[in-house]
Amino acid sequence: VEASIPEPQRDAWQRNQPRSFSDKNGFEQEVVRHVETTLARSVFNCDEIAAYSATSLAFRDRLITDWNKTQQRQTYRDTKRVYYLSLEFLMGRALDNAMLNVGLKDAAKDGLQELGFRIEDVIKQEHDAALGNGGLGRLAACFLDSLATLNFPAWGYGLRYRYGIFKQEIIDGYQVEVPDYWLDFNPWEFPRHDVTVDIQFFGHVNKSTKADGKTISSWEGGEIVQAVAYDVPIPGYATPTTNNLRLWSSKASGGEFDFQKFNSGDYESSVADQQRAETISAVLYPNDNLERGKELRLKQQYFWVAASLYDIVRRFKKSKRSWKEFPDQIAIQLNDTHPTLAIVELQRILIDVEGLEWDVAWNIVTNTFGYTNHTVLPEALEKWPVGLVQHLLPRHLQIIYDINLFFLQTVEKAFPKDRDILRRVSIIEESQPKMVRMAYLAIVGSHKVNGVAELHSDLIRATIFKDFVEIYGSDKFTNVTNGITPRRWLHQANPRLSELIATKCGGHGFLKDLTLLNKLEKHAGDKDFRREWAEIKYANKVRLAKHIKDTTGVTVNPAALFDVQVKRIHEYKRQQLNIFGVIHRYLTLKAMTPEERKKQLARVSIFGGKAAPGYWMAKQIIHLVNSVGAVVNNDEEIGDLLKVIFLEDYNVSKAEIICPASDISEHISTAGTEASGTSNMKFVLNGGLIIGTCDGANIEITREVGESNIFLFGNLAEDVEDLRHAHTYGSHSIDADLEKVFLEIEKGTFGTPHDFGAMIGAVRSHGDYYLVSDDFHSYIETHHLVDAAYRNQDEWIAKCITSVARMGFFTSDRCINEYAEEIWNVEPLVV
Ligand code: Z16
Repeated sequence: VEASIPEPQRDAWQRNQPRSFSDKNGFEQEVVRHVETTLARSVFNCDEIAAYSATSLAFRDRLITDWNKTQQRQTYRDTKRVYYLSLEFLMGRALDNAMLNVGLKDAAKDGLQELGFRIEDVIKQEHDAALGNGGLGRLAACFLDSLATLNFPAWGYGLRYRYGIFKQEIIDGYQVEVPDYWLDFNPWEFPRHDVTVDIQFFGHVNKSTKADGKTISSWEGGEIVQAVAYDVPIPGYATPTTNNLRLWSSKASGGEFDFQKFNSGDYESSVADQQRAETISAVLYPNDNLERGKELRLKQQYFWVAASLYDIVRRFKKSKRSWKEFPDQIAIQLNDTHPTLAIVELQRILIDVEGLEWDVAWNIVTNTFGYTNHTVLPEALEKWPVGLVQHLLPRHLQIIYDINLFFLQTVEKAFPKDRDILRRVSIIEESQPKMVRMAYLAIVGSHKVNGVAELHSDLIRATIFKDFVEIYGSDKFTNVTNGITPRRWLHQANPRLSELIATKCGGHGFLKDLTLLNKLEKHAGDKDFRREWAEIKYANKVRLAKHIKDTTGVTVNPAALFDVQVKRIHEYKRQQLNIFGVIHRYLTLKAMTPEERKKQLARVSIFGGKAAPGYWMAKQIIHLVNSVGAVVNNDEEIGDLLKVIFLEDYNVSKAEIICPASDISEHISTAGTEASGTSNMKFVLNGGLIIGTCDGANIEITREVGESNIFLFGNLAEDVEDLRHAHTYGSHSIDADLEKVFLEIEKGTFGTPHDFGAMIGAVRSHGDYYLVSDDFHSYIETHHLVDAAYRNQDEWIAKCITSVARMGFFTSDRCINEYAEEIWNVEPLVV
């Protein structure tokens, strides 16, 4: 239905455009108006939640104006757009970001003060939007920020989970999961009840022959679930460009109830139908780097992909262009294999619905998609049982088989002598049961495949995708090293450091061009500058110490070295190596005379992160950290020399407090397992140093900041395979210091030894897959170097300043420009 206002009436609209505030007074007016009208509260009845709500609504109004203009401009100019498909967007809070991006945080601060509120307390009322697990979801959020800031016409597409990643409580040292119901009041989303798509599941395929002899397939029957769009504005920093994140919510089709059933008295089953439909977008799967092959997960993937593609195709068709222009107008990026069905769905739409020839359609499809791989861990690579796909998406399975057939035919022609290659590269794994290999489907259906750090991209070319490099040539496989947005991860999280940097870099221009940080380098030796730098770090540590006191009851000394490891708990990330190292430190301190002890450097070891609810070993690691903390933190002989803290419920907003407060952070994955890591970048950008393995982006951080400004240790990726082999087939001896740690645990020093038997067993008796023992000595030695370096504060601070000066490369703006140039072929569009 055409719903635009006719030309003669548009003047009236022009005259009555809403005016948005641009200073403190305007802001106050808007807050009071929203408190008294939108919220129906008053001066007698305005708590911090109401102040947050009204402030958000005021800023939301401002964003909407720019958002509408941006969308109108993009539609009118009709240049190529990027669609970023991600099952996860780990956004965190929106208000602070919105205030900073439109440049009105100071006005809001003063305004709220006059109205009786402290801005920090108001900001804290917002619930994190936690629609992601960890690095992959946060990367998507940083990319949206950069896309808008760089004025790219881009949309994100995701799922509107009713429950985000669970909240973590620690009870008696164990993780307990609490549901994260976050939608009670969310001013940042706009329901578009008029933007809906019917999504089909199950059913069967009908083949018919047309007059010209062509056979047409059509997918019929089954059931329909409705997708409803919810839009979230994504403001750029210091630009009017405000992009759109569209999240789909599932609903029973045909409105509230199935009226037929309802009227015939079958209330229960009509309500049950509705609930079953709503289950699709109900909850985020809480696994990071693990795929468990659940039917509901596949339903989520198809639901989201089909709704998004329908939307994209609908928008394209409005332009009345020919189909062959599709890839010139549209780039779709697949964030991991989760949206790979989009490839099949677009092929289906083009051949079954739009009537294009297979080859013409396939050409359009492959030129449209790009695929980003985020892991080499075999347990994280998606495979779906053929039977499940057949049942849920019968037509898609046929198309997958056809894609595979045509692909294998070209491979066979190109490699006639390789008897084994067809089995190796087939999209269908001939196992029992047969499986669809989603990564292979993504490669075959895309024109570019990228990894997320140099080592990772090299590894995928050399290992899991080796055959495909042979088949397609190496140009199809590229690298785009991850990055982070400096707006959130420096300016918002660490405002004082951002101000100090601005005094040496000619203002805040570095927030849009992070390479300008290099102007800091010449001040690394400046005594006054170092002092100010150190003062800010100390203040950030005081703030974290307060948070630790408030949440755990433990007092930590902000003058101690803060050693932080916050990330999802996973054996490959090796929090177990860290806690074994902490125990080793504790035993060393205990063995000292009081005189010797006085000479030691004080440390606070801080852990944080969620374990997937079904990941038993990860939960054991959390329990060990807490058990060690309970002993060490109450040992009067040790006092401030060592504290062990587990911070509950690590999330984006807590990361904003933690990252600016670290002296050293740990990025200690077994070499070759962490695709990139992105918190490593956040910590260095906030003036902390890191201890890490030669893995993921650590390697490129070393290249940028210099070897003398990072603490590297451990075996290299190229040696991992041989070491593992030796553990299993040779004699496997455990590092002597690590063995002492094990014996202490087994003595019961940290509670029931039985609880930690599996963690020790994994190293001692089950092949030490993650090389904890192999790297232990090097890890401990390197921590001694950290202690020694920290004692020389002047040099330490100089290292920190130099490192920050050299971090320009790791802005997500650089990533987005690389994707735009190398993969998407899109240009910015200034509003
Ligand atoms: C995830 O967060 C990552 C990979 C993956 O396959 C699944 C999930 Cl949920 C992470 C990587 O582990 C990390 O190294 C990388 O920095 C991040 O994705 C972003 O690329």
